[in-house]
Amino acid sequence: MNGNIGGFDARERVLVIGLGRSGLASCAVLRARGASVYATDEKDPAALADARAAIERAGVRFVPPGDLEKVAGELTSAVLSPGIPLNGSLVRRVQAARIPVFSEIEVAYRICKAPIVALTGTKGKTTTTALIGELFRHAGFTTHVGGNIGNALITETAVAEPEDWVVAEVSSFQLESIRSFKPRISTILNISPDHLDRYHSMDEYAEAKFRIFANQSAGDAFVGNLDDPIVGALADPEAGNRIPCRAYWFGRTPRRLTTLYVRNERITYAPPSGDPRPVEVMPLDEIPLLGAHNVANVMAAVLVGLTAGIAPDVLRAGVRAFRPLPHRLQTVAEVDGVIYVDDSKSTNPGSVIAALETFDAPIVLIAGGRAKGTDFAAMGEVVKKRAKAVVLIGEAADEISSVVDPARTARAASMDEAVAIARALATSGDVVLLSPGCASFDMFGSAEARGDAFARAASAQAVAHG
Ligand code: UMA
Repeated sequence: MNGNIGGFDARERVLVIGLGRSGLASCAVLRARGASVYATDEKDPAALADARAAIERAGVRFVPPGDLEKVAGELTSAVLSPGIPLNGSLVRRVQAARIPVFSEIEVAYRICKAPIVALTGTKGKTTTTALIGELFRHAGFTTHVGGNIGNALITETAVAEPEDWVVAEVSSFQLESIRSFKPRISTILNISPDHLDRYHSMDEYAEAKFRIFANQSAGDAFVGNLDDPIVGALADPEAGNRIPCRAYWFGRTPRRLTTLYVRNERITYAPPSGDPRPVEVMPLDEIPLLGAHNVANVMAAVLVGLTAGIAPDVLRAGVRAFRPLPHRLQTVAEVDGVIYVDDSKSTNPGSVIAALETFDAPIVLIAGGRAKGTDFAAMGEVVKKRAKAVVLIGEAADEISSVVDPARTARAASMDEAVAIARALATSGDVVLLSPGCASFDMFGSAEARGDAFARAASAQAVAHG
């Protein structure tokens, strides 16, 4: 076992806070380990009925939020879903009753027998996590992938054997309330503005992400992006050696600290020990993902693989075999020479910038949704340079329209209308790009549902014009 404080087993009476994907998974794993499980959630009782029935069938006791104090005396610990803020009233009341609160990934870590690769960043987390999983599988390891990527980490770590690997995508939300979570290999891809509705400042957001390496020690490894200003600053000796384990850096150009870089259009490895001659890992044109940001994502995954001892040729074959994930710069239709690209998982301004920089063709951008306290100014500058037109949707439409060129901006009330307007503005050779830069919840149940609506509307153009 990785951890040493409590096994979350038959001796424990645990309150699961939140009954979404994370909470439901926690209920199932903790029940299977023999713990007595209680659960609470602030959602409207009617909307919660299905989840409540499912947990009660599994022997979990539902506690309405108003009744928490009545059961507090019975509880030994609480497990927190990532979407629930630590400083919210629910958590404060549980803590006031002197019940220790652990994030789900902390519990996942404590019950895990396998080494963990943990990855965080603002953009590209999910693609890179999936790629790392693929590379470890290619190398012959039984590999369990979970976390922010969608399936709760606890479900994966509960079944992992000591000789397996666990690959975890972890968000700043999940890292906030870790205590001993200690990955064998940690990596940070990049840090740019996001979630500033939950954090007071960029520093606070970055500090939450830096918790990924806080418990690491000699024998562990950190992989970082030297080209990212905030992550790369950790390599500066004046930053005070905050990384408590061996750090390996990748970057676009060879520099003193880069173990992995691009030379002659090839990803190149400078082994940090043994024979120092550089090894060519793969040519850039073999990367099956669009965009310069995906070169960085591939370098991160490859350097994690090299750090784990996987051979360069195995990593090259693994990258070549990888396919893009849905809703991430995914081409969903081509109608009359116009390509429709679904990047619905772009939920912050930095992701929109990366998506716009991916294409050389003229772009009609569909953006907007629910903003997360981020500033759109930098995104607006890139939109002005790269997009021939912008169709704005959702609550943030006004805010975004103030930073883009009004003469090239249209508004739409639905995804169907947005795609119809984009279609009218685009000509053969153009790209219609859905890259919202915002959360989806003002108009859709999820980013996936938003992407699906875009793909349906794009395909309907083919029927209408075919
Ligand atoms: N709830 C409350 N009180 C609150 C907030 C929520 O009771 O103040 C309840 C809700 O009524 C709901 C439940 O908590 O029933 C939802 O919990 P949750 O928001 O933690 O969502 P889950 O469905 O458990 O999904 C979580 C992650 N969600 C968030 O971090 C917001 C998922 O990441 C993750 O895939 C999943 O666990 C499994 O690990 C999603 C996400 O949006 C993809 N992540 C953010 C991002 O990528 O930007 C960080």
